[in-house]
Amino acid sequence: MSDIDSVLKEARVFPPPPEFQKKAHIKSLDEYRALYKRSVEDPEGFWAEQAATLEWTRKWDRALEWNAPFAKWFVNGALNLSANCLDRHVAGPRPDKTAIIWEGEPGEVRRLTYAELLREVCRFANVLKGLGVKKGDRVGIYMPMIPEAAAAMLACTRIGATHNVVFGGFSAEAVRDRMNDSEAKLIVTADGGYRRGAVVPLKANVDAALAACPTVKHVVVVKRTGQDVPMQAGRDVWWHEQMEKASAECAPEPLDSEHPLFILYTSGTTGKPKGVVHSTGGYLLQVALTTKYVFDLKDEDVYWCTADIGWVTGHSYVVYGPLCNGGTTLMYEGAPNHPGPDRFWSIVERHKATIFYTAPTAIRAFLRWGDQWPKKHDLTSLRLLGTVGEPINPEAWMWYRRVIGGDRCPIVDTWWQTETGAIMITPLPGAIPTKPGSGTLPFFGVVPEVVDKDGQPVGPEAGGYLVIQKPWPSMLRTIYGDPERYVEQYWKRFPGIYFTGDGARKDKDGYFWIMGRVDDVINVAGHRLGTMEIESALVSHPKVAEAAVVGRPDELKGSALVCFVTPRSGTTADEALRTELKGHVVKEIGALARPDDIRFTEALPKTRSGKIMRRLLRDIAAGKATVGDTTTLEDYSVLAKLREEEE
Ligand code: 7RM
Repeated sequence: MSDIDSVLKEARVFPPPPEFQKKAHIKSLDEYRALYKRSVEDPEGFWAEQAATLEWTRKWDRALEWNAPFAKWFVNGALNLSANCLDRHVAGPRPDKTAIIWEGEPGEVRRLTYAELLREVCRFANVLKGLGVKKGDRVGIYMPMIPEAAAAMLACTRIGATHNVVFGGFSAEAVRDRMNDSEAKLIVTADGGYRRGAVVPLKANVDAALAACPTVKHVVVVKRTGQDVPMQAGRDVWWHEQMEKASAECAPEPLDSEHPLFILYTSGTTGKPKGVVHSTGGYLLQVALTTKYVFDLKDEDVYWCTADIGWVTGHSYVVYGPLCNGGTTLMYEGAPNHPGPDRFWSIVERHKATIFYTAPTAIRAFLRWGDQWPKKHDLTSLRLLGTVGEPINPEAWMWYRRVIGGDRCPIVDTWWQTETGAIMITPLPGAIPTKPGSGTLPFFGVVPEVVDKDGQPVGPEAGGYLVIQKPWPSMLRTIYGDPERYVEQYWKRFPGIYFTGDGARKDKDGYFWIMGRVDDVINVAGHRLGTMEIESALVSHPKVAEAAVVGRPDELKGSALVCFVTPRSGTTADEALRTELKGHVVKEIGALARPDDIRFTEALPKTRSGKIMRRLLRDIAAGKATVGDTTTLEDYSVLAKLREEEE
């Protein structure tokens, strides 16, 4: 019961294209290795040097103070995040450069220059102050993907309010719980937002939530859709009316490097959501540095990360990373298939996006919808692709490379977590050869390892637990209001080192292959199998679009393998396909992984950010009622359908 057996075989290697390499920030594997070596021989020295890329109002005394598991980075340093993201670009060479290109779902386009965004942020910072928000207060943000959302986040950072963004797709109950747990004083929302042609009733949800949120005193409402919303006198105010009256000048508040920048709730696999707390200096430094090197960001790039600001990816790689680097970040409000399945590709073509960063779940959906949609558009502006959120199946990776990247763009498969704040394991596109399905090598200053249950390194090619052995600047600082849970969750299993909760394998080249959450590992006749590897084998079959594999308790084998499979459109899901798929998995992996049961389904249950919820499928496979937290489930009808099919 010690390790995890890794069975995935993948031998393809893609070196960085020479033309890309020549112009890249990091140009070769040797250059990466030299810098990496330096960064881990003396991480504090390395990060101290890099910290000079930020603008500090007070120089720090020490790079790191480490009382495991509590870290302070850039001790006694002071800075302001919004000043780093805005003022220095406006005062420098980029006042008129486009900071944000925004496209609404109905089709409007807005562009904000750095100077315009700074004015907007200052105004809103003054609005917040006028409504009684002070340094250290928590502010909720429950908004659609509109520029005002980014401005609201930046305005909080300007005055030292800690923001708590709640994904606009969450319910009133989720808003209520998150506002109460963080004791928010004010919430920023909109009348509504557009999603797949419909209007999401954000303000109505806030009204329902606030029936039981005693700490929230004010609601600021952006007029987005223009639908009728009741405004409660004394509590609710309109964004545009407040902004008109507010001054466009607001000096950035110097904040301690450890000042809490934001709280973001993650549901985890069980029970109550955890409020992950991030601080200012270390977070911004690692986010800025990874954005520059992982995305090879240059001044002329049009950078598009499709994540919603409700997720950590939206915080780090839609807003803070690109803006801190003076980049142009693209924001899109709506669904990828509205009005048609080619919406993303029309956006790439219209705005000539050069960098595109999305999730495997989206890539598998594009693959399922068919090549004709991307083929309708000129995607030659793209020079780099990225993925994040789940392990990507090698076949989906190959499709992404060929159909979206025109066999020309490197792919960066970036592994990180809400808790890590910034990218941790990733290719650098001009330096590190990629292998489909691998996050490749650690970023500078990051020291990951794959260990057995006693915390000992397992050695090459063996599966085990992914841990991070040294503190890093953008690490979470605590769980809001629950430091014991912080210690318990991340630092107890392997004392003094960070446990990610993921399984992984390191290959002979030192490349990391993430096998997904260890809770998802299945014990079949003494073999501990990562579900992702069996799923990859299934998805490599031409008739399969997506698959999720779970274990069902089995007296003989420990667990039986139950595979939920979504066939590609136009495929007949029948007994013959079942037999074919079982044979295919045996051929790809071996007889130990022969599926016991294959169930066809139109869709898999997923979290709102697109991760497959195997926990729910386990219950269905075992015939149990669903337990635990389902507030992150994307589509309840999927669960209902899966249960019906069983009966
Ligand atoms: C950024 C984000 C974190 C979990 C993580 C993994 C999985 C994320 C990858 C990945 C394989 C990747 N934050 N994960 N990226 N697995 N390859 N490139 O997703 O907190 O929402 O999730 O997501 O299991 O622990 S998160």
